[in-house]
Amino acid sequence: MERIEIDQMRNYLRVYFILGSTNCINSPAEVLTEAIKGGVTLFQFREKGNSCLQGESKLKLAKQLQAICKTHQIPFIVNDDIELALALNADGVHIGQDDEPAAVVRKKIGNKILGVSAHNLIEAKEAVEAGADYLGLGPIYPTSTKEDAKAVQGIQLIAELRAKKFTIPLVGIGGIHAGNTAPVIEAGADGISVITAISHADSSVSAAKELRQTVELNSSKN
Ligand code: TZP
Ligand code: MG
Repeated sequence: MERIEIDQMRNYLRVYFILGSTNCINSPAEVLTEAIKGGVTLFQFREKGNSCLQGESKLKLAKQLQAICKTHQIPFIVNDDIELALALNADGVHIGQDDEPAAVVRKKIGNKILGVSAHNLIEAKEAVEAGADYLGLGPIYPTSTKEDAKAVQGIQLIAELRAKKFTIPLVGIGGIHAGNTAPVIEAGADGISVITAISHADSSVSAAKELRQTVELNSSKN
């Protein structure tokens, strides 16, 4: 397997859906299937929070969601858990600043997709040098989904990285929904990443569809 091409990565980031069992009311499999029907382009399995699944039950859910992604040809990325990603032969991993260093993770996963969360210019530079395929930047807007989220940063870092000619694919995260997506894309992000905008929507299909349309519409203006 080769490293993912930069344009392919940008396309995958358009509507990046993240989900774990604690983020939804309906079953995760149902929500993911609907989200894909609506047009999400990449999926991350993020099993976190109070009463999240562990061990065998986590593995079982991961396999179920990976199978759904495979059927619909959506890449399946695992949050934090490198061992799980390798055991499942996932398409990639996403790590934060409190996880193992990106360069170490890159060695462990070979050419699989590597996403890194960054909150400032220094973290962004380091992640690029360590071989990240994309950066997740946020929280862009207030969110209650991530308990240990850093301060809200708006679109400033996205704009700064683009002004400094960083070409790495970028995705914004945190409190994003269709109504506040446009500024994130206009600032230079390739896409948006969401949990609740899709997982708590009355219709995950419609929510995903609306997000996808909004991203496409605003990307074409760039
Ligand atoms: N990282 C920064 S904010 C966030 C993560 C995982 C939570 C995003 O969830 P939501 O519900 O889309 O605000
Ligand atoms: Mg992490």
